[in-house]
Amino acid sequence: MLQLSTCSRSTFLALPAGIRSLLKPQTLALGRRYRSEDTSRRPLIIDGRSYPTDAWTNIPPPILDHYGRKLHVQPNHPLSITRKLIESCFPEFQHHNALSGVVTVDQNFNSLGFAADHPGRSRTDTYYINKDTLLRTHTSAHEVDVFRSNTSNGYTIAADVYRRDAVDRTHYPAFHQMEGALTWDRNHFKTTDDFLHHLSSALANFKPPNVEVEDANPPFHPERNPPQEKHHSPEEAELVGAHLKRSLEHMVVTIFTEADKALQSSGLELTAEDKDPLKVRWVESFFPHTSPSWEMEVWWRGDWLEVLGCGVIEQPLLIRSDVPSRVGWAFGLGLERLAMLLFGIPDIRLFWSKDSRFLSQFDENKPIRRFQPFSKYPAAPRDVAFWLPKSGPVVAETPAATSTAPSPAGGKQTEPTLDTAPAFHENDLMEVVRSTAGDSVEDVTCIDNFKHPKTGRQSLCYRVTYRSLEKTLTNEEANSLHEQIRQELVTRFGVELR
Ligand code: FA5
Ligand code: MG
Repeated sequence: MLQLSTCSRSTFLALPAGIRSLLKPQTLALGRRYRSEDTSRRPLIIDGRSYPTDAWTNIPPPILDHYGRKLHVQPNHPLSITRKLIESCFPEFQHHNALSGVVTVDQNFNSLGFAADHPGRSRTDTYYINKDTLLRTHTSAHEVDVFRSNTSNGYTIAADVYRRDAVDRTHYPAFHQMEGALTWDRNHFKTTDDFLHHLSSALANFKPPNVEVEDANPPFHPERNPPQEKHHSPEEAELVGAHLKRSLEHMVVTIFTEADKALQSSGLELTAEDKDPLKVRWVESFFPHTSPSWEMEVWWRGDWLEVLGCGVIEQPLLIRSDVPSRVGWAFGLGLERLAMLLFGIPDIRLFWSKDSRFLSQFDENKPIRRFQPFSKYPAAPRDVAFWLPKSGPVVAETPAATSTAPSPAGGKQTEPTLDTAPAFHENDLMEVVRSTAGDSVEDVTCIDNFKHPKTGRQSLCYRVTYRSLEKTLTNEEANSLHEQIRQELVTRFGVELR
C-alpha cells in the first residue's frame, strides 16, 4: 500500500503519478518558522569528515545512526542479495556500490536539471548538512559523474539514500536505491539507420515476459510525456523507450521467478495474497532528467506498489556530461521494495534490524528462501488531534504541479534559498514521530482534517500506530511515547492539543 495522508488525497490523486511522487504530501502554512534541529552550529562529523553546519542543517541523530551501515553490501543481507540478483540481469554493466552518500546540491539537483523551485529541494523533503551539501536523496546524484567517466556503456549504482518522508510499511527515511543506465554512442554507427537497426535487433532478442504487463499509454505523448524532438527522432525515442521497458520487465520477472520458487518451496500454506498473481503496469511519469518517463508499479498485497522510475535520458544532461554523441535510458528503483517482493518481507523497518531472528534467515550462497515472520506483536494505535496556531494562514495546498517542470537553466548552479514562508509540513510531524519513537511506530495517517466554519481555524488528527518489530509494547510505553510526541508538537509548532 502506498500510503499517503488522507488529508489532501483527492487533490493529490488527481495529479499524474510521477508528479504526485515528486510533490510534498501536504504543506500547512503557519505563522512561525519550524525550528531547526541543529541550532548550535557545531560541525557534523560524517564518515570521519567534519562538515560546517548552518541554518540549513536539519539532520537528526537517528538518521546519522543509519548512515554508514552499508546494508546493500553487507554479506547475506537481503538488500545485498537483491542487489546482486539485479546486477546479474545486467551482466555487461559496471557496478558501483561504494559512492559517498554526502553529495553537493549541484550533484543531487542542479546537474540533473531540477528547477530552482522543485519541492524536492526544500528542507521539508531533504536532509541538509549545510546549504551546499546534503545526504543524497537519490542515486541519480551520481549520474553526471559516472557518465562523464565514460568507462562503460552500462552501469548500475546501488547506495543508501535519505529523504524526509511518510511513515508506513513501504516508506522509510533512509532507504536504498539502485540506478541503472545504458547508452549507445551514435558515432559507433555509420548511419542513423544502422543505429535504429541495431536497436530493433536488440529488442527482438527479448523473450516476452511471463507475467501480465499492462501498458495502456502510447510510447510517448506530445503533451503528457513528450519525446525530445530537438535531439531524438520519433523512431529513436520509441526504440530506446521500448528497450528500457523490456530490460526492466526482464529484471522484474527474474525477481518474481525467484520469489515464486521461494514461496513454493517454503512449505507454508499459501494465503489468498500469495495466490494473487504478480503483475506489472507502466504509468507515465515525470523526472527532470528523463523524457519520456515512466514508473513501473507491481501488484503486491492488494495494491499497486511503485517500484521504479525511468525514462529516456535528457540529452542536455549527456551533453553536460561530455558525452554528447551518446543516447540512452536510465532507471532508479527502490531496493527495499524489490527485496520485499523477493523475500516476502512485510515491513520496510525490518531491513535495519540487527535481530538474529531476522538476519539469520538470509544466506547468499543458498537459493532464496521466503522470510518467515517472527511473532507479530500487537498494534497500539493512539490519536493526536490539534488546532494549528491561530495566527497562521490556513492550509496551503501542495505546491503547484508546474514547479516540477524541468529547469530551463538545467545544469546551472542554483543558489538555494531558505523557505521565506515558514510552513509546517506533514514530514515535520513524521520526523517528530520518528525522532521520539523511532522504529516503534509502524504507521502515521491523517484521519481528520477539519476547518471550523466560523473561526476558520484548522484542526488535524493523526493516528499513530505503535508496534515494535521486536517486542510487545506495554500500554504505559505507548502512552509515554505518545505523550512525548504530543508535547514536542506543542513546543516545536505551537499547536493547541485537543
Ligand atoms: C527517483 O528517485 C529518480 N531518481 C528515479 C530515476 C532514475 C528516474 C533515473 C529516471 C531515471 P523516485 O523518487 O520515484 O525517483 O524514487 C524511485 C524509487 O525509490 C521509488 O519508485 C520507490 O521504489 C523508492 N522510494 C522512494 N521513496 C522511498 C521511501 N521513502 N522508502 C522506500 N523506498 C522509496
Ligand atoms: Mg516515484
